[in-house]
Amino acid sequence: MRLVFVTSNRGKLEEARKYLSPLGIEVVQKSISYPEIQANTLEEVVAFGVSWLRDHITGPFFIDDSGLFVEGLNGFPGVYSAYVYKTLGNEGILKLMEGVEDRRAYFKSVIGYYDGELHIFTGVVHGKIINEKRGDKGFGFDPIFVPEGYSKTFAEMEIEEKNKISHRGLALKEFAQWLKENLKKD
Ligand code: ITT
Repeated sequence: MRLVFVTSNRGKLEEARKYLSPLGIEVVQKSISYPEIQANTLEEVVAFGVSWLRDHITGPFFIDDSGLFVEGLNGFPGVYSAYVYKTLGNEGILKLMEGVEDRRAYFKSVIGYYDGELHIFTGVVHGKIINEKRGDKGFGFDPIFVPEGYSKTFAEMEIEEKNKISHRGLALKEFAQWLKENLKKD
């Protein structure tokens, strides 16, 4: 089957493709930009994005809204992750973390799939923000995040390895499971 993924983020697209293609699901990218409202949760951002997109796209599609939540910064950048990444980047986060003791952080990914109604799938991975950037794979905040139980950053992992434990990998796992149970193979 083919699934339309509305995103302009190549890193997300590659991760979804790597995860879903062995399951026989071809992911087709659509890069329509959609409004991302200011809200307290990723779920609200996804619900609003889907309700806007469903009037602009024919057929089923999915989106992924994700964020990095740093405990010592009271959950910042959270729902503002895309904006903060564009404006401050990894260097900016490392600077904000200077002198902050609690370096625990988590990534969360919320996938919204629309097929006439909205279905939500989520994934979370806990870890910590290190003191410097490491690795050149992945995207976004990957070089500064080390998941719990590992010593490598996400940016030092191949996509398959990251997908096994990451927020997006876990959300995709739930999504794929749901598709298997709810759709007939075509
Ligand atoms: P869309 O077109 O899919 O919305 P985006 O980049 O704007 O792409 P988001 O609104 O979900 O995506 O913003 C999330 C930001 O958080 C994104 O810009 C990344 O910098 C970061 N991020 C999300 N998932 C990540 C991951 O797996 N690893 C590192 N950084 C991630």
